[in-house]
Amino acid sequence: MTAITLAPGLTYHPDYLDRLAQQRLLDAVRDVTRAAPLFSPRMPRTGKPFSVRMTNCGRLGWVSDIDGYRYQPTHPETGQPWPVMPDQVLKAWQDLSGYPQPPDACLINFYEPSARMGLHQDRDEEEFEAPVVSLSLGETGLFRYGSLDRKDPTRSIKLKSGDAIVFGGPSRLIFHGIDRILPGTSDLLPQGGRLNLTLRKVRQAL
Ligand code: MD6
Ligand code: FE
Repeated sequence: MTAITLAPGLTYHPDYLDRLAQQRLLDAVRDVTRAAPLFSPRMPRTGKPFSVRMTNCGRLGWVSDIDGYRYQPTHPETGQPWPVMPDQVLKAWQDLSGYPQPPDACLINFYEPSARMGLHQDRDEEEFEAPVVSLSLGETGLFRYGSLDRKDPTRSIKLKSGDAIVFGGPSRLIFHGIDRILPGTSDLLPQGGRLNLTLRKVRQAL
C-alpha cells in the first residue's frame, strides 16, 4: 500500500479503497444516514448554515449550532444515539491510525457539487495524541492544507474517491479545508457530490 508523506505526521494514501470497498463503504454510509439523517449544521453565534450537510456514527458525534461546536452522544434532530460504526470504518482506523484504541466518533460530511469547507483546525477533541483518519468517496475534492498558523502558506491536493489521508503527530492541528468539488470526477454517487468520513478519538477514557 502506498503512503506518501506530505509533511511530518501528514500521510496521503491514494486509492486506499478499491472500487468494491468504496461501494461497500457507501452502502454502510447509506445505512447510517437512514437511521441518522443528514442535518445542516449552523455556525456558532451567527447561526448561518454550513454548505455541507453532516451526520455521525460511533459513540459520539460532532455537531455545530448557535451555541458552539461539541461532541454529543445523540443526533441533534432525532435525539437518538448515533448508529454504531460500520466494520469498514473500524478497519480503516486499524489500518491507518497506528493508535491502539478504537475511534469514538466518525463524522460524515456530504458535499453537494457547490459545497465547500473553510480553512479550519480539528481541535474539539480532548485527545490530540490520536490522529484523525479521513476517507473520501464520490467526486474529487480540492483539499487545501497549511500549517499550525492560519497565515502560513498552503498547498493543495486532490482527494479522489477511495483516497485516505491521516493527520497525526506534528500535523494533527494543521489548518485545512475543501476549496471545491470537481464535478464529473466520479460516478460512485449517482447524483454526484462527495462524502468525507473523519474518524477521531475524542476522549482519553470513555
Ligand atoms: C473533507 N476534511 O475532506 C474535510 N479534518 O471534506 C477534514 O476536515 C479533515 O480530511 C481533519 C483531518 C482530515 C480531514
Ligand atoms: Fe477537518
